Amino acid sequence: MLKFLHTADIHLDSAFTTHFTAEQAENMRSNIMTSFSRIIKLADSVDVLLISGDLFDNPNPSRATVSFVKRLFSEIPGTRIFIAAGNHDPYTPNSVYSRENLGENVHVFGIEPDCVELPELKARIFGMSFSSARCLERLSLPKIEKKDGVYDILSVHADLVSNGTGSEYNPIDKMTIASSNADYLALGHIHKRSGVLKCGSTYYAYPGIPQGRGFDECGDLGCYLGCFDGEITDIRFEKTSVLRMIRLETDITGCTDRPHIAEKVSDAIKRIGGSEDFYRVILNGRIDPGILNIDSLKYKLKDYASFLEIIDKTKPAYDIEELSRQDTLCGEFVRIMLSERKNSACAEQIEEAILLGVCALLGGDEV
Ligand SMILES: [Mn+2]
Repeated sequence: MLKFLHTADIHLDSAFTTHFTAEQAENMRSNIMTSFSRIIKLADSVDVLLISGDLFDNPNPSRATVSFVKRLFSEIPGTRIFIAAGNHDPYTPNSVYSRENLGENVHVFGIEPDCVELPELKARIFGMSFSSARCLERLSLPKIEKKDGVYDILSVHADLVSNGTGSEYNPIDKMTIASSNADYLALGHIHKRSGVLKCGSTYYAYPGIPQGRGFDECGDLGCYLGCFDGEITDIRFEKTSVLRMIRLETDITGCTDRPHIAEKVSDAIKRIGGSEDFYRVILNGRIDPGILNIDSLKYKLKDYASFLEIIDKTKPAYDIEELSRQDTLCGEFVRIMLSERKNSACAEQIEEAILLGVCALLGGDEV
């Protein structure tokens, strides 16, 4: 039996130059480290830990981060650790992988395909590293000659593309995966978890990023824990993220005042996540522009979210009945349109046209 843990794209030492304040960026870097500690805890009970690239966000991470990684690796001496460098932390003559010995139980793959035999585990671990930030050439994976009763795992940071499509990041296609003959191909690069897939006799997967860093990396994230036992292959997802990045759309049509809007948004937040999570809230619907104030809303919601970004996509609402009674050009327009609506099968389109017209006549920016 062989137990393994597959992770990739941890991106320790990410810079976070957009979206976050210096303090929030520091907290996020700390969350990534916590997520990595959780991975290492899980890896204590496996034979092999596979890190398929972008362990670090850049080829020269800080001394503090390198010490942290070395300490964690040293805490699981019974686990064999294999690193295939990615496009963010390529294996160059000056990179961390050339300068540092990350531990006795750690093997960093070179830029040519490489294999480590583990006879005691009846396994072979193949892999190769990125040699620079970009690798346009189609990646040729080693073609493994199978041996009876030996598990073959291949770890690489690569961009799975359809046949004939290119990529700057080690493009590979399904044909190449199938002809590798590996029992499991541990991929890195795509930050969204792929699920466990199969091509030919090879299982393959992207575990995705283990801790979301932006609102394109949402939800519970983690790594894959796998087990080969004779003919049985069992690979399952394990959550390691400390907090979730959550995108939330809320329709605030019908809200009559500021506390009412805050109540509606806080209810939506409580339904979907916790106060430790990071939110991007998109407000939709039609609302009196006078009652929406984003700064005041953020202040009211400060206890519901560690980080809150609010994007206003609401459209202005008008009291059409009230406008129809006014002795103005706008009032005249509304009266004509309302009488059109009475005899029309397209009432909804006419209502939309009324709002567009009113907004134009009253000088609103956008509808
Ligand atoms: Mn990555």
